[in-house]
Amino acid sequence: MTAASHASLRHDWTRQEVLDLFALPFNDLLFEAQVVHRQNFNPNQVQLSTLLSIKTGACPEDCKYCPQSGLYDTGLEKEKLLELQKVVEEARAAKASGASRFCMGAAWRSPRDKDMPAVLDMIREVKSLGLETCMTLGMLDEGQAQQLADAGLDYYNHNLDTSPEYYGEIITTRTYQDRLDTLDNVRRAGMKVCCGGIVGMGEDASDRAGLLTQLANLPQHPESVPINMLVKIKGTPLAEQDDIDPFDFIRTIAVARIMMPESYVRLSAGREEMNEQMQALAFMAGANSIFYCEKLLTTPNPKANSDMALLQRLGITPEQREIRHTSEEQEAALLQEVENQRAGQAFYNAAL
Ligand code: SAM
Ligand code: DTB
Ligand code: SF4
Repeated sequence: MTAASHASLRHDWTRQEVLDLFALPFNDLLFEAQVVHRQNFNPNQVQLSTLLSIKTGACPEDCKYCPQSGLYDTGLEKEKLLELQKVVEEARAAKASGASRFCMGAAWRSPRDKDMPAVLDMIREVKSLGLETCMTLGMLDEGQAQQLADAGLDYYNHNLDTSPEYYGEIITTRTYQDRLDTLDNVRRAGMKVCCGGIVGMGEDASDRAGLLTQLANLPQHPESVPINMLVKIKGTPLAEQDDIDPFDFIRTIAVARIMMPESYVRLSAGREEMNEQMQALAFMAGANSIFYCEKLLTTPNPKANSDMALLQRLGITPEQREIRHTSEEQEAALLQEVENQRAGQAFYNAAL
């Protein structure tokens, strides 16, 4: 298979084709992913999202990986929905430290109608700081998705987590179809989709291929594809799970990049367990987004200064995607874009 054959967006992947990509020699796979990456993105820029848990723990769902499920004793301190002021303070700090998107997560099966006004206020306030907004609140019906979109929510995160076949081993309280229905509601309301999964839960290569096949064969590729490496949590059924081979993790990133060439692929949870070399390989394989915050939802993530130091050592700059309001600022954004394009032309494009 040549790189050129992957250049256009496809939604008709077969599991076998994807397994064939996974089976490529590591260097061939990485080369192909890097070529696709360079055709679509500045390879030396990474988008930074900061995550905040706005409602923590006591979730009724049974996701076997999750520290926030009320069914497992993980010792987590639960918290009610945060006050607006606290969320705004955290968003301000995220912006000051260089994040371009603020992602708010709640440990809900789905939001209750009485929670919606507070959540909508959070979207409006965070957005007014000039940050992109993302939320992950569980399943949404059509009306809820529309309310979030109308308040200005840019992205909704809802993961498929794994392949349809392996899914039942991990979650029994909602179905794969429930998740697809939520994704459909999000799309139809006009929001961007952030959807990915978790690897390292005991699944095999066919399950990883199955997850990526589902994602790429959605009617539209998710704009953002978080690839999480399982964070093993004491008290959850997956606490003693064997580690995934780091190269298989990198392969998953590379295959995601090839299959969804225009999507941001996020090197998501699990970075605390990765050394710098592994993170650099993930960027080489086409990851171009990270969670940039010292806590994910409830578990630790690398410190901001060590992330910045790593990016600097690799010659990677944070992507600036500030929402601008005045015409003067729009002009500045355009100038920046021209500058980026000029810089982009200087990159070696192996596809040419
Ligand atoms: N409750 C909502 C839901 O499940 O849609 C939103 C929050 S939930 C914590 C968001 C995502 O975090 C999950 O879909 C899962 O992919 C990821 N996640 C949760 N626990 C994780 C863990 N221990 N390791 C890696 N990813 C995890
Ligand atoms: C996603 O794919 N990963 C994030 C975000 N979307 C919401 C969550 C990771 C959670 C890791 C475990 C924790 O910190 O609770
Ligand atoms: Fe609840 Fe989401 Fe955790 Fe599942 S992943 S237990 S739905 S918070």
